[in-house]
Amino acid sequence: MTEHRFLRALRREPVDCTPVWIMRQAGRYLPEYRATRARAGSFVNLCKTPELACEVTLQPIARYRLDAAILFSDILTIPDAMGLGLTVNEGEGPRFARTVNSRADIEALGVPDPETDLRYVMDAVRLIRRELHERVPLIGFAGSPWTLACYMIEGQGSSSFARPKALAWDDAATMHRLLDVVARSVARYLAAQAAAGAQALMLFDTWGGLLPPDLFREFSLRYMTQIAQMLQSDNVARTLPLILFSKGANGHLEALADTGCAALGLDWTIGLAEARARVGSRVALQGNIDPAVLLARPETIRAEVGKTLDSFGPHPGHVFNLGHGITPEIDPAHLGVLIDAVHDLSARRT
Ligand code: 1CP
Repeated sequence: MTEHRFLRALRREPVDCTPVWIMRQAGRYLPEYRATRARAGSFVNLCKTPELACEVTLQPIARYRLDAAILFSDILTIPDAMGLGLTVNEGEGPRFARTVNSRADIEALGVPDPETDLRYVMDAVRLIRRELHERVPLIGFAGSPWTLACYMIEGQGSSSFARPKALAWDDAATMHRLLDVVARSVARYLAAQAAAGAQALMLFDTWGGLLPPDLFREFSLRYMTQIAQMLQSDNVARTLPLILFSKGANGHLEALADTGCAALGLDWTIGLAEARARVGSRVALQGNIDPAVLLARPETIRAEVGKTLDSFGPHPGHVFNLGHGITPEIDPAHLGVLIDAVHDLSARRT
């Protein structure tokens, strides 16, 4: 079988048209997702039941001509497996029963064994690969150590994550200790997803961009680099492309491209032409249309897709995506317009 255009684009090889997938493509904007979530009883039950996680992973693949599936799970499975107790209530977002407050709390944390403590994720990966029948490749993922540490310390979402930042300034050694155990957990988890059948891996550094530049390098970039290196020493994971998405961290694109990753995910606050001028062709780029474009009229969506494709230009190495996750209020028909426009307009250009 020749490799799918999504994997070819990540390797910066020529493609027939630009591949596209959407962050949060299985999610609340889809009525079929809301129905399965209701049957599961809760978001956490949905993640922890491989048959249901498989079902929602495949829902957007059945509806649209997407070029990749992403494992339905969450970045917070690792802290949950470390004993923090995750719940996600409707409309409230994720919350941990226990937070990490002291050196003693951090020293008590162990690296979860993916095949026992996170068995439900590995079973979901195996089941999804079987049910996909090679239709499109499957992306496995995890949160970056900094982003996971933010939730572990704060215990829930936040617009500033001031508590984890304060710990980084006040007691860098303790913060490093936390990031080290989380980084080892993430690397092991991603390697296990690769062994279970994931075909590309992505690290979500959603809150890296909250850090000032020196702290970004010390507390976020350093641990993502460590993970990229740990994956390079794993026989299966080393063969998979790794995508790094550091939201709000456009000041660090060159350094991110030097981590050994295959591709950088970009938010919508930088043009693809500028990003490409800065990192050259040493990595592929994934992104980066503003998710709010999906609220606009179909003709506008199509025009904006055209502009994004033009901004990248006629080079290999582009995977189309939004600059962040699709939001719950989007009309599913509008997403169809975007996906078809990506294929249609990019095929005409080659
Ligand atoms: O009510 C619901 O059904 C829960 C909403 C929801 C969904 C659909 C949550 C809770 N997580 C998810 C799935 C999810 N999360 C995926 C699935 C695969 C996909 O289709 O893309 C992925 C990749 C994630 C990753 C994730 N979870 C991130 C990183 C990506 C990003 O969006 O920046 C983060 C920060 C989380 C934490 C989280 N989990 C859920 C929510 C609402 C949040 C954000 C909380 C906050 O506001 O801080």
